[in-house]
Amino acid sequence: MKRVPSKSLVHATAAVAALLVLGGCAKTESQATTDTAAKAVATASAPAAAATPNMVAFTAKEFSFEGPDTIPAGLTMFHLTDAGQQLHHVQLIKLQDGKTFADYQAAMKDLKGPPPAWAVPYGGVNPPAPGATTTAMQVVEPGNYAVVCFVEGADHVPHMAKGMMRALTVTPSANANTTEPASDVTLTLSDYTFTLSKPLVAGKQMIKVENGATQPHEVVLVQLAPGKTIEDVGKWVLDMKGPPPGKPIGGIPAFVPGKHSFFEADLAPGDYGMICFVPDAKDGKPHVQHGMTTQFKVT
Ligand SMILES: [Cu+2]
Repeated sequence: MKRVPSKSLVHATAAVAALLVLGGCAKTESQATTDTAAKAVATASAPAAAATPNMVAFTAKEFSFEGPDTIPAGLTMFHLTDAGQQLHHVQLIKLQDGKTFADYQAAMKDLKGPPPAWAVPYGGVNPPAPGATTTAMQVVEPGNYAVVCFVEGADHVPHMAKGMMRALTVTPSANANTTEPASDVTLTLSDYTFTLSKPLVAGKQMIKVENGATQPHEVVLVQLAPGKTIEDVGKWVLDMKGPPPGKPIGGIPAFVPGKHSFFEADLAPGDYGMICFVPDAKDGKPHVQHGMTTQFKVT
């Protein structure tokens, strides 16, 4: 596949390069400098997070991703910028059993039924509204991955089927940072509910997302339009007619039980919801049709 560099890629790459340079300097200098740099990052961007992640940026549009082909293992903050008109996410798929991206492409091409067991949903970062950016953080292990967009437009064709997938190799890193960020709230995904350890509040908070079920789940955090409900969002995606009843502000795409991930929510007062569109392991219906939504008010 030919990659056409875009203006946004240049910007994103420059930003990441600047962050990598800062990280590199901190590592080669004294412990004192490292501590100061870590504190500066923690203070500037994420009060709850003392760990310094690798910064990785993807830009999505119809129907491709711009982003790195290779990243080091360890704690990683994935940034997703939507430079298109439709919604997109970065769904990481870990390719087990020595499988390659070519194997995954071949397996998904004429897929009938569930994807192969060696293609493991592994988190990533869920959609921002077009023009915006969302982030999420997780520890990634070395291996072969696919970066995929399963989001559908009004035609109900997953963007993946329009070419929106690419290979990502995570390389072993001798000094990989596996220290996870401190979290303010834990969100547990189960069949078919969202459970928060305490209510979300106005302002910034780091959310640790765990999967307590026996199948993959996701969380899409939605800021609801005035007077709209999360059920309205579930109905709207069926035909996408009229103005959307809310806008996505991130979350974590499908991941398997036993894994966990983090994202920061910065909430203004208003009405919010969470929703899961992952196809059910038993009947293939999106989990929203099994009632996997929740709605709450931030004051
Ligand atoms: Cu689910």
